[in-house]
Amino acid sequence: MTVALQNPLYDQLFGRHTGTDTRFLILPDGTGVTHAVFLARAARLAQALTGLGLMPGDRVAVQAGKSADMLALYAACVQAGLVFLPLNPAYVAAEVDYFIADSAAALLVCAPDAAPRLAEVAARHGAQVQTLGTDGTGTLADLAEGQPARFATFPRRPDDLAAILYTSGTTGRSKGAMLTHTNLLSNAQVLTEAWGFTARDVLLHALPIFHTHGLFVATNVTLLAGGAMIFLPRFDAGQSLDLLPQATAMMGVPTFYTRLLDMPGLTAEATAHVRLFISGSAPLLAETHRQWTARTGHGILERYGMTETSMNTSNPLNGDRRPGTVGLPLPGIDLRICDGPAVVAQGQIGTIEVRGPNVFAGYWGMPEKTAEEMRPDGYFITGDLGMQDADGYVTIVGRAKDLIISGGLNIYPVEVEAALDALPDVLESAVVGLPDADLGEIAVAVVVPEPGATPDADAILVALSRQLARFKLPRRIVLRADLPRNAMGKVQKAALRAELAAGS
Ligand code: MLC
Ligand code: AMP
Repeated sequence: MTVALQNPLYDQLFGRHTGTDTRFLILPDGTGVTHAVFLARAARLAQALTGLGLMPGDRVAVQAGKSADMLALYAACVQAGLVFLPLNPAYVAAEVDYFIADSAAALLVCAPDAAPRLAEVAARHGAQVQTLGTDGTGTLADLAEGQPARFATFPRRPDDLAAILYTSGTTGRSKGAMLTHTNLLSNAQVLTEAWGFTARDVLLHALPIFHTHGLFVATNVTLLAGGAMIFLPRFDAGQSLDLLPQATAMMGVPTFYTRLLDMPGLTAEATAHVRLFISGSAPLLAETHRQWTARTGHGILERYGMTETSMNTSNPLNGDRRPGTVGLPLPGIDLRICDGPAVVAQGQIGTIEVRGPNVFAGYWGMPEKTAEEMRPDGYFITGDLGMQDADGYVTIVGRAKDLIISGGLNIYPVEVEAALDALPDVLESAVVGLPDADLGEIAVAVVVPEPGATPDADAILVALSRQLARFKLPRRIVLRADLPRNAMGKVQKAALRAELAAGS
């Protein structure tokens, strides 16, 4: 008996649409990309990638602008058994250097205008470089052009890697979260069912595609359901408002919702065609939830997830969407609230732990870090603090990890502090998150100068911008003679936050 060779993620998300002329992407200029055209592009890119000598399991780092081609490159990597490794285009060369070195990527695909800067970085670590523009240009696009529109899908096992997404660490180096075919496919299946996505859905997609939310949650669910996406390069509140009458669903970070609420045109009529608004990646204030319902008549469905686990909980499609909560554990996902290794009594606050087919395979090349965050019985320690009520609804009350979430992007204070502390005029520093009406939280740095030094805040920011992506830069720098510390010598960040919030 012959067993058919399979590639679980490709077959389920992409292969199912082979030869289908249904609409998949609607681009900003109104033109459409059918599933068939998209798959042909992916096949050509897969041919180009293997033509470069890439072998199954090789990592393909991609720091490119959002485009249909970049999405096709994701499909191409899955089809060719390569590991897709997307990077935020905001990362500077020093950050990209780390990701290429750590992942030992075989290829870096970058924007054409970034190639002069990044070629050296790639060469240093033995990676090839190709370019891909948002307008169909680039060396990889050229290579793909002449290729056949069919590619023999490379077989993969369910536990083979499909992607690595880097997530910064609370204790230093960024860690590559290894995501398998099963991780991504199981979550896509659970979410498609839970949120009732079908081939009739048109998702307004204004998220970046270098993170779990825009790449996996939004795209994989749409692909599995056979629906379409209005595929926008970035979020612009006015443009999204104009397009909502063509959409049946929108997914966004809370900033999308607060910015839309600032638009006078946001009304029940403007949102009447949409059946579902989903929020995640950062806390949605209960107040935003209520304002949205008052203005539009829709209750936003809030869900909770992370890079390592994809989605863990969701408010119900049919049922009570409770403001301020992230809903119930998704089917097939176990969730418990713990104090150390012990499960707390129902209603008590503790660390959220999750287990299921969604939980990642570990951090790339860091077995000891993986072990630190995994319980022997398979639960992953999220680092989020929460409680679960008698009905099973989970509320996130804070984070055990020192992390700032700004507009849905993560800023790890330890990384910014290390960059600050390395500056010649800086003795030490502390970075904290303060509430912000637009981005939820913003980073503020408290800097203690070296004795006798008088550092200038602007000069500090210029120096930091050589090391860190701009979204990580503190929005404010406060100079102080010392940092408040407890008896153990640990910086008291809660006290600093309170002082800064009070305006001192
Ligand atoms: C941009 N900037 C930010 C920022 N985004 N600063 C802090 N936080 C952010 N999120 C900075 C830029 O560096 C720039 O600085 C200035 O703000 C303006 O940039 P912009 O590009 O014009 O910003 P804008 O388009 O308004 O973007 C804001 C945003 C965007 C909120 C629309 O950041 C966004 O789309 N966020 C979504 C992130 C996301 O997808 N997260 C999901 C993670 S997955 P300067 O100095 O150059 O002026 C995950 C798991 C899960 O968390 O559960 O989903
Ligand atoms: P990331 O590492 O980018 O995947 O970020 C994951 C983190 O985002 C989680 O650990 C949470 O702290 C946070 N997060 C995601 N969704 C929500 C939500 N709905 N409410 C509060 N925090 C969230």
